[in-house]
Amino acid sequence: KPVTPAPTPKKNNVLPDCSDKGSKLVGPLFIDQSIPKDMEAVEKDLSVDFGGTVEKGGKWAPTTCKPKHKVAIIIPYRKRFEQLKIFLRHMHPFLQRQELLYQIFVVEQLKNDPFNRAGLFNVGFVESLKMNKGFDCFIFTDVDLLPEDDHNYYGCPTSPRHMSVAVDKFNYRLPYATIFGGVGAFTKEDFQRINGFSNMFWGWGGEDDDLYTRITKVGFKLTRPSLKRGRYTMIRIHHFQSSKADPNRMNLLRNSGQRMSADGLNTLKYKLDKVDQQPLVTFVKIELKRSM
Ligand code: NGS
Repeated sequence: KPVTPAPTPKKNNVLPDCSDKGSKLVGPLFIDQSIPKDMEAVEKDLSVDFGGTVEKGGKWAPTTCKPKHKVAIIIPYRKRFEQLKIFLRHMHPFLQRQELLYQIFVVEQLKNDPFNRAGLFNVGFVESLKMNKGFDCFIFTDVDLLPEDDHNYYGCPTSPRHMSVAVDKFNYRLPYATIFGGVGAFTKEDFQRINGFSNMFWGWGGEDDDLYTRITKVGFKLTRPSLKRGRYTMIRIHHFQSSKADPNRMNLLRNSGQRMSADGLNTLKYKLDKVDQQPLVTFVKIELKRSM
């Protein structure tokens, strides 16, 4: 009588941990500021294969090692499509070389209210977690900032972390010691601990200074990469200030610390219009509401 062989036990597929100092890192990078014709051209351009293709929604994960961090990249956005194409072409290979599990989210503010960068970051945090509860690290970045060195790690090696310390427009120096503009990283817990960003900054300026106060108020120690690793090129094309400076920002900054527990993630109000998973990025289109 033929003996049916016992089913072979599933191979124990334990991948080694990915490194945050991966062998795939190259250091200083070529910064391509030419404008891709369309998103399809960007897709074609991303020919470098690090062991897995970008999935719908702009997701990627390494296949040969276990990623150290699950990262949501959050971009506040309105009418910057030319810059977005350049950003995505630069960032997908950059993040893949860092062997991170990541997804790129663009949070688009509909309606013509002044731009509320901080509110859009808060929405990105909430909506990305709805899509994947596993995110443990959040990169809040402007669409026009391209990191020049891939040793500037977009995981959360420390939190909170200010990453864009040396931007070309400021001659590769910090314009002032307490600046937190540009690109920042937080673990999920640390971002929740400071109640996220304020929702009250409508228009340009101040929301990052407010965030700095939140960080120091709860006693967090802010870290930064070195001036060598934290270099950025600001995309020069289509560079305009989308909103006038917020006239109320100095008043708000006077009581950032007192306001933080009653202004942030716990008071965020918005209407979700659409989540659009495109091949290289997830668009989250929303209407931000005044929260108070
Ligand atoms: C400060 C703004 C910050 C801003 C920084 C750099 O004055 O929000 O300039 O701006 N603070 C206030 O307005 C209170 S930048 O030159 O990069 O546009 O981040």
